[in-house]
Amino acid sequence: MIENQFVMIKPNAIKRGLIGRIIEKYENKGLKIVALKIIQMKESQAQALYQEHEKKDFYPSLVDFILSGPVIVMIVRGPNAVQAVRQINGATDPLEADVGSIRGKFGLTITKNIVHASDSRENAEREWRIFFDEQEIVNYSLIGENEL
Ligand code: FUP
Repeated sequence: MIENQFVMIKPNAIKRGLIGRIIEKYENKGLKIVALKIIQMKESQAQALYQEHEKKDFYPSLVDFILSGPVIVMIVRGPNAVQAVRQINGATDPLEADVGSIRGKFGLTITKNIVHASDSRENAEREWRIFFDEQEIVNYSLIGENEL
């Protein structure tokens, strides 16, 4: 099934100049970027994004971190995109993530774990709608897309 996954590149990854190396991994897998922007997130957006963690002890430091610099938000589309992106990103804790994953390769601590991706199709739609209007999503075909 063709899915839209919501992905965010976190402030530490932007500051470290990792944007290209991260996006390359999704493209190499055959996934397609259909919306993308770099933003300074608003506090209200951070609260909406992380609402499920509101009561957790790490919540204040998580929100502070995500507001500490620009982030890239994007919609990545393709067959099984929700699961595929989460596999490319790796486990939440970079120390437990496969070393071939983005978090395993570039991350060291759980809060500053380089990238975010939604955990279900429903949450992906809820989360991309925090940052994008539907009209911002583009439609095009990748060369070789039908061979995936
Ligand atoms: P994931 O779906 O892999 O992004 O993981 P979670 O939804 O469980 O966590 C969301 C974010 O909360 C993580 F990216 C980092 C942060 N977090 C912490 O800072 N400390 C924790 O103990 C767990 C999560």
